[in-house]
Parts: sequence; structure tokens; C-alpha cells
Amino acid sequence: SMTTLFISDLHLSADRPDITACFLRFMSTEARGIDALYVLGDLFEMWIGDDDDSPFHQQIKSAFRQLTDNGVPCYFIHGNRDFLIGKRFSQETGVELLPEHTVVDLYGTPTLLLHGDTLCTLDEGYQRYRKKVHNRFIQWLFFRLPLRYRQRIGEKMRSDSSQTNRTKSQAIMDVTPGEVVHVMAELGVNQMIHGHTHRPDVHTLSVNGQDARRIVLGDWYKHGSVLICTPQDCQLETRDFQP
Ligand code: LP5
Ligand code: MN
Repeated sequence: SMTTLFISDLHLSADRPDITACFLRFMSTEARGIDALYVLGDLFEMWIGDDDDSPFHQQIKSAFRQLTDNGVPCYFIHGNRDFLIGKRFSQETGVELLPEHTVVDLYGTPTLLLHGDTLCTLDEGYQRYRKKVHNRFIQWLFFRLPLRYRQRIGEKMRSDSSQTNRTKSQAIMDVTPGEVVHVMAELGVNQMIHGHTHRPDVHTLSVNGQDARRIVLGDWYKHGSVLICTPQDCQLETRDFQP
């Protein structure tokens, strides 16, 4: 019905049944019959491999499978928590994995879609770390470990990350304004949609002398968060956990 929905940063986990319930309701109600659903990363709190087939993961995967079977195209861009989502997940769900920077035609407007972590160029520690964990060989080694060990490594990385984040400034944790302009100019787009920073907003800016806009999606920590785009406009909305 001429609607495209964007979500990101749900950080789904078995520990947060409130988020899961809100997401499952979203999938079985307002996501039905739309033109497309885009998930721009951090769908999961963490992902250590497609072989982690817990009942919780099965529940989430079947929600995507039902939607794609109903004819709604679903797309996913990796976040910094779930960059290990792979082909098997895609086959099981019917969700198409897109490259980290993807330009789509959003009702006539070329729009760059990305998670947003690549725009945080002042966070040098993170960018160095990112390069390592995106390395194919390091990932191959990681996947050779039993699931339990990967789980433990993931949990350790999570606690280290929230520890170091406390000492980082807000400017370092946000996108670098110059990088936003640079990336948009390079790809020749006037619109960008991303998540990661958990600062939902619509920013206007100028790229090569043209009006541009950057839409930032919200996280699902206290409520659901969705960007609703129609041929007319895009609107950020929230969804209560307890409707
Ligand atoms: O995630 P969040 O919100 O806490 O902070 C992010 C950045 N942190 C991360 C780390 C993830 O949270 C951990 C996810 C685990 C995934 C599953 C395990 C996969 C293992 C894969 C092995 C192939 O993304 C944080 C940013 C913040 O966003 C804001 O943008 O600042 O960045 C960091 O905390 C990174 C530190 O600054 C640098 C840590 C250096 C550690 C180097 C270890 C390298 C190990 C490589 C080999 C396994
Ligand atoms: Mn993120």
C-alpha cells in the first residue's frame, strides 16, 4: 500500500520479552502488505553465527519468513552487533542481505541506506576494531570455535564495549558531520537513512550546494521505533511496548 518501513537497533534478545513482543506485533500487523521492510542493522543484541538456532532465534526468523512468504520484500544491512548474520539466515528467512552502503530508489528519491557506524570516523578505536572483526580470515577462525566459546567471547566483547563507551565523548560516539557530506557527495545522493547512534531525528544539510536530509532511526530500548515512508513523505514514529 505505497509504504516502506525502516527499523534498526532493536537489540533483540531472549532477555527482553517486551521488545520481542512489540517487534512480533509489528511484523504481524503494520508490516503486512507494505512495499518493503528495511532493517538497518542491530536487529539482535549480538549474533555469533547462523548456527545459533535457539527457540528465540527460531521465533524471530519465522516472523520474517511469514512476512516474506506473504510477498513483502525484506532487506537487512549488518549492524555492529550482528555483522555475522550470513547466508543461512538469509535462506531461512527470505531476507535479502544488502551491502553496507546501499543506494535505493525511495519513491523517486535516491536514498543511501547504512547502519551508521562507518560514519563515526572520530571513534578511531572502534574503526580499528571494526576492520579486524570484518576480516574474512578472522571470521573464519571465529566460526571454527564451538558455539559456547563464541557466546562467551561475544559476551566479553559486549561488556568491554559498554565499559569503554562510558569514557567516550558524545561527539566521538556521533557521526562525523564532514563524513556524512563526503559519503553523500561521493554517491550522489541527497537523502540518507541510518541508525546506530540512537538519536532519532531528521537533519537537513547541504551537499554540493543542494538541500539534503539525513534521517536517523531510533532504538527499541524504551519503545518501538519506525520510519514510515510513502511517496509523499517520511515520518519517524514510536510504538508502545504495551499497547
Ligand atoms: O555496541 P555498543 O553500542 O556497545 O558500542 C559500539 C561499539 N562496540 C562494538 C562492540 C560490540 O558491542 C560487540 C559485539 C559482539 C558481536 C558478537 C561477537 C563477534 C566476534 C567476531 C569475531 C570475528 O561494536 C563501540 C563504539 C560505539 O558503538 C559507538 O559507535 O564506540 O566500539 C568499541 O567499544 C570498540 C572499542 O573502542 C575498541 C575495542 C578494541 C578491542 C580489540 C579487540 C580485537 C579483537 C578482534 C579479534 C576477535
Ligand atoms: Mn549499532
